[in-house]
Amino acid sequence: MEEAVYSVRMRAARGTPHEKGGQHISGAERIVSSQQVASTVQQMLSRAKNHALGEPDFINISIERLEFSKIKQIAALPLVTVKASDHGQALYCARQLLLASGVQGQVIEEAIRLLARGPSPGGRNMRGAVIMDAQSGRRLEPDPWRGVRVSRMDYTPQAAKELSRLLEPLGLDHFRVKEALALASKVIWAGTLAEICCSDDPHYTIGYVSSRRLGYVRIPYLKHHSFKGGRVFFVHLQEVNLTEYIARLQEEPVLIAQISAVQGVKDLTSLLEEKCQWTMPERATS
Ligand code: PML
Ligand code: MG
Repeated sequence: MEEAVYSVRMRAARGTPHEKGGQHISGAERIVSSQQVASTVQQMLSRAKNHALGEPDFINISIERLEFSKIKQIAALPLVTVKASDHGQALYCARQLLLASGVQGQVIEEAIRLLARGPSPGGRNMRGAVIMDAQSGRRLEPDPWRGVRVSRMDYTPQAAKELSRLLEPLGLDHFRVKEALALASKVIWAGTLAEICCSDDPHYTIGYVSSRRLGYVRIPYLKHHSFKGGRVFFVHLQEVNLTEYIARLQEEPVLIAQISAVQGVKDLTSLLEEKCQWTMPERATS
């Protein structure tokens, strides 16, 4: 990759723009070379216009020049899929994985309620994520209508190729999996204890729990068809400076330069017994 790269970001909304409370339809994030900017914009445009949530009225695509040498390079979380055959089992797995990661039981229930109901005060999906204190369940994101949108992350070309090579035999070489893993890896690197995510796409039922301890654990059937979906980031309030943490999530550009283990389906018990081999990469202190 050459010296300057470009962050290309897309967000699409219906009714009114996001800033005026429009319904979030779609979003995407890439960091690409100068030659790839035009084709990336084209791909994002067609993605925004062909989303399962319907056609947007407002599409915002931003392009920002970044200095390659200043971008932090981090490792991806290790990826695995837990065995679950229905929504009930999926919820059980999510609860156990989050408990094992240090989130309190009642806080987990509150997070699941929000993903079911839609986390914004109006009961809709949000453009960004909920931030929740892992001990008390208190919501910490400054704007509960918008949430915190994780931005400026992608893979280096070599890491993207390596990830595809590992995902392909599992039938998982899909942009959704890759984008979710990039986001989840940045989220944990930024100081998050654990995350739960269900897609806001009504047709996509696989969700995940990720954490410092367990890596990225995909959970089939986590999203019930009635769920609105979204993301909840759990933090230990005493461990993070909230302002710096949110700035890292939203603004600090990150490239995933190293891929960790990629595994197929495992049952919950063996997954919880295994000690995660992944070590937290160094975190920004800014
Ligand atoms: C999304 O695309 O909205 C989130 C998808 C989360 C799960 C991706 C996966 O299959 O690993
Ligand atoms: Mg989505």
